[in-house]
Amino acid sequence: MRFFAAPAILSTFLVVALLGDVVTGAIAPAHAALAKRRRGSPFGSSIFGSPKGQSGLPSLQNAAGLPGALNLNNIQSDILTGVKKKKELFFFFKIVDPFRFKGALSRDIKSRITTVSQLLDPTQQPDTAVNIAFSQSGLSTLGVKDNLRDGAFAAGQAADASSLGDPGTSRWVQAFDGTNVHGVMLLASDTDDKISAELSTIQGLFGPSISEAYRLQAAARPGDQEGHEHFGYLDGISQPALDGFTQANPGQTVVPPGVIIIGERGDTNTKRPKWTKDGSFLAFRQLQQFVPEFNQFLDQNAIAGADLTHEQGAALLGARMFGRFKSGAPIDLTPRFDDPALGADPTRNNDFNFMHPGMNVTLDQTRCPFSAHIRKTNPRGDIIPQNTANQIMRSSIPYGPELTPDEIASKTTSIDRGLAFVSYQSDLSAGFRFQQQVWADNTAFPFGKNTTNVGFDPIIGGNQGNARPVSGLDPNDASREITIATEFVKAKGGEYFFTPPVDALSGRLAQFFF
Ligand code: N7H
Repeated sequence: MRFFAAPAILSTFLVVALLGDVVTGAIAPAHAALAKRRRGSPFGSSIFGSPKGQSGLPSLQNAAGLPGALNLNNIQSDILTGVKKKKELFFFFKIVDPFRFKGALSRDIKSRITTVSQLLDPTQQPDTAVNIAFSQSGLSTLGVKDNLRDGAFAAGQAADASSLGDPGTSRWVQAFDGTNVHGVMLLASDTDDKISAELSTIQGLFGPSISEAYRLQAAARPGDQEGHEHFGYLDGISQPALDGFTQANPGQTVVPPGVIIIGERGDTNTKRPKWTKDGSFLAFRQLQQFVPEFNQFLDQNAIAGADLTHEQGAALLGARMFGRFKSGAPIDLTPRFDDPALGADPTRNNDFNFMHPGMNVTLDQTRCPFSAHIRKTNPRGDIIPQNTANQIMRSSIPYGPELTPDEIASKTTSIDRGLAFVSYQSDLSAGFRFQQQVWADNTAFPFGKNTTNVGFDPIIGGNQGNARPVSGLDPNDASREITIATEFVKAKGGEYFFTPPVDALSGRLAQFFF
């Protein structure tokens, strides 16, 4: 046992703070505050939108009643929420005073952290859901020296920039360039005011033990674009169905919960510290999107066809780049024209696997290009048996304003907007990093041996800032390679975090002795 950097005076205040959960006098006010904060928003009507086309969340009763149900009282809510939030603030912080921080975390903050149970129960859902996660430098600052056995997490995302396809970190937001961000709080609600109020309460509770490193305000897009990201495509349709948490819709990939939740069935890394069970690694990326430039590319390269107007040809090119039309309808099921009713139906919009009778799935790109974003990031029937090990739970949300008339007229981006990309996985190198490096940026995936070249994922494929060859986009000649000079998505940085189980907030992370 080692004493962690003992301060000159370990004040009585800190001892009481540390014991917050067991000292009756301290626990009562915390619970009173909690009860006051949870006004029981009607389920689904407050924090979350309900864009058509996305699978819903299970009720608490259903999720808790499944065989092999997860430890929903200990898992932080965002891990299983998906792309449903109306407003979200990402508040990145530095820990300035670890001793005071630990006291506040255990005594005051833990009770404000939203669990999956609370999220799913209409009588418990808070006005603002709050989650907290730590980078490796954050854990080290807290004196937690345990090896979480994830090399990418230990090194931090800045060290990973080139291998993710970024041209180094020169375009990154300064706060992410290095290992200066110790943690992030994710605050989600239906109004910015509620988020601001919750943030000031939390800042008050942490006091000077933290300082702000950076913040990113994000929000679902307005009106009928709710659930659609800035290019206009419905997001969050295809998520893995975690065995023991939810029933799968037709075509949804069922994965063992340990692919996302540490220590659960199917987590192949059994050597991590026991206290990390029910946690998950969070990959955060601020991905700037160049919308007028993307639209111009579609316009200039619109697919030609006797059955297509120019506009329909442009829409088809976009759909072939994503693998879905803007409504969410998969081109594998509707290969020429959008079908909004199909896009809006979660029982049908995932029910495909790129295979069709009489078709050679390794050669035929008539329906869906091998390079399409959804085929690169989830190859479905291209891999047999279907891949379950390299799946992620996405919990992203758009940031930045709508296009301005000036940007539309000049066809040039002048304001930062994009996707606050969030994914959860029990192993960063099997989840986010795998999808980016081994699939999206790999010009030979999935069928490089059979075709001359598949090329990059045209949406997220990164080639260190250089032009990206992509093939399969033109259904008139699928072998035609298009070299895309513009990066429609540029990473502005990010960090890898560990989202701990809630019990660790008053356990391992609050301890002074190691
Ligand atoms: Fe992607 N988008 O919002 O337009 N993504 N994504 N993504 N993505 C998907 O099926 C998008 C990014 C995955 O199971 C859709 O939900 C944008 C990264 C995976 O069929 C749309 C960006 C990574 C899937 C988008 C971006 C992924 C997926 C279709 C960057 C991982 C599910 C709707 C700005 C490395 C595939 C849907 C499946 C789908 C968007 C980034 C992964 C519309 C704009 C960085 C696994």
